[in-house]
Amino acid sequence: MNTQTSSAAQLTDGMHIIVRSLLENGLDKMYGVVGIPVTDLARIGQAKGIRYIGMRHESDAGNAAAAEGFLTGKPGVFLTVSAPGFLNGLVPLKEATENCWPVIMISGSSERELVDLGEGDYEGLDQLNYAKPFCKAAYRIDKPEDIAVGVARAIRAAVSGRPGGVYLDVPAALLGATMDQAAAEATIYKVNNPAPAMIPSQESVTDALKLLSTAKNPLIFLGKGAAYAQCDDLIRKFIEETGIPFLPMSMAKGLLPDDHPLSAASARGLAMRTADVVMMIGARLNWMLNFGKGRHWNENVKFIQLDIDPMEIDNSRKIDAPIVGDIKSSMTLLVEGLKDIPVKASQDWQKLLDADKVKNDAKFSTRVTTVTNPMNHYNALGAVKKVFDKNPDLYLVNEGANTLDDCRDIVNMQLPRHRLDCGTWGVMGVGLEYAIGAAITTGKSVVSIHGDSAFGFDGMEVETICRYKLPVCVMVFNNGGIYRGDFPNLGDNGDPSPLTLDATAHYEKMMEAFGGKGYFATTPEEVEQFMTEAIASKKPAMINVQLSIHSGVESGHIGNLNPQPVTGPLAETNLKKASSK
Ligand code: ADP
Ligand code: TZD
Ligand code: MG
Repeated sequence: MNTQTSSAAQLTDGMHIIVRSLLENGLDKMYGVVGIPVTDLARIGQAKGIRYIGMRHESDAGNAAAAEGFLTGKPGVFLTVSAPGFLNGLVPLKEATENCWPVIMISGSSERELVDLGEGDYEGLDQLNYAKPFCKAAYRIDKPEDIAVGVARAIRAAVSGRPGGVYLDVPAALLGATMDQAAAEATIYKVNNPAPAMIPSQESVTDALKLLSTAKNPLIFLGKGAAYAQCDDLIRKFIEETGIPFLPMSMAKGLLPDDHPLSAASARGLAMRTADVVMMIGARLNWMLNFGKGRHWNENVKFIQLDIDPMEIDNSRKIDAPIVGDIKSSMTLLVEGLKDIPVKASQDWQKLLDADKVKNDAKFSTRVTTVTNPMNHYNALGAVKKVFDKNPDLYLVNEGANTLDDCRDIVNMQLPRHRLDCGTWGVMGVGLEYAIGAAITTGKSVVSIHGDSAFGFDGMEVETICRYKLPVCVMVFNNGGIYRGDFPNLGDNGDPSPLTLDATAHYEKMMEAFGGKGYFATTPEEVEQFMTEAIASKKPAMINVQLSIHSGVESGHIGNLNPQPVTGPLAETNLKKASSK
């Protein structure tokens, strides 16, 4: 026996301690792109039990991690190399922060002394300072004995209060720093109660119930914060006991089933214009809700708002009854409070909305069943709807303009947290990664529906889907362009218009290139058949859904946000725009 080695203290290094700290806290997945100086961090992670998902771009890795954060309430973790990889990761870090989803971005960085003196190190950049405006918190760990605390701070910052993105800078020197293994082990700990309940004041709950009990036409908005809070039963109980109609924001769809009798989704416009007290549960009064004012709302409407972040209250207008706390604690007190302050929505209000629902549902059902050749967004989505109705446990990822807006309106969700989309910022190029994150996190089948433009941002992740053999059915709605494919070039150089893409592209071949199954669908029947087959296979598949180049309206449902150029005979450029479906 070699006494020298057996008696010498065993050493560990920064990479092992990081992996140990993550695993101790149940963070057992990592998305990323490796290279200097983090390659061995990923390898060691994989060796020790972290599931490492190697992606094709850091932005994609960040989005996949963010999807995991939304679905689980634990921070998703992603890994990047220094400078360029780090910068690629800032976009999803900020997006996650805007969406209020917990994510931790770990980036390798280069030698401090070279960066600080600007000596031109390999991929040298003052990363910590660059990261700060893009996230909720940013930390650098400089010593191996501080790793456990650094990871703990990152976890707490990501999930406590309003969740968001956290940046963790790990310099190469730290990754390679050695330390006595037993001493390092003694530093490791599991964060105790990282997202403590934040109980609202009883007074605020009572005030809100009193206001609600005086309402003639009360309405509830459910946002993705309500979905994130994972207290689905309490929310359902409150809505069903009070009989208050509800409207889900896109990622709150399925919190209660979309076909629930109290869903006012297909009477949305009327509900917003006539509601006199509106209760916002984990939804912000931002651009998506016209900031809670203007012609879309009843001018005398009063608001109750449940949010964990006190700074959200009065963000864009007066909030009459704020409830600041976590949604689970707030809903618990609200449900209990109904015993003393009963609230019951009137039948008249429900009848008014029901009549409007019948009218609008009929309009929609005509749209989705009208046959066109080639297909349009509506009838293609009519086929998708049928498949979702039969398979309510499918996850749905969705991005694009018309492909997003029409799918949100047409395809019903039955289960909470089963829909992920462009989110608060309306971002393209998040879809394939959300699909990867959802498939890795849940092990369930995912249908990922993209406009042809949206797909182009991150299409290479099809290879990742195939490499990890994920049960993802990618669908590209190919109308040959951004919004539609028939915009003319207003000049005379013969180039495609700024909005035009290739309507004849066979996107499904990309899936075949990596060993997945490709389908080309030209009718709603084929869409339904291919989706059904793809889902049953539980293997990577892709359906190129051929639409008419005339299908779609400019900017989908938010064309009003475009600045209006001068039009008419005196205009400098004649902006002839296509606009019918
Ligand atoms: P949507 O886009 O669906 O309308 P938003 O992202 O605008 O939803 O709003 C989500 C809100 O939920 C944010 O203001 C956030 O602070 C809040 N939130 C997130 N998690 C919780 C929670 N556990 N308890 C209370 N509020 C939360
Ligand atoms: N870049 C990023 C990152 N996000 C964006 N939202 C945009 C650009 C601008 N944009 C939209 O807002 S929607 C969209 C772009 C490029 C694509 C719409 O075309 P599509 O969908 O093919 O994905 P439809 O069905 O043709 O409308
Ligand atoms: Mg398109």
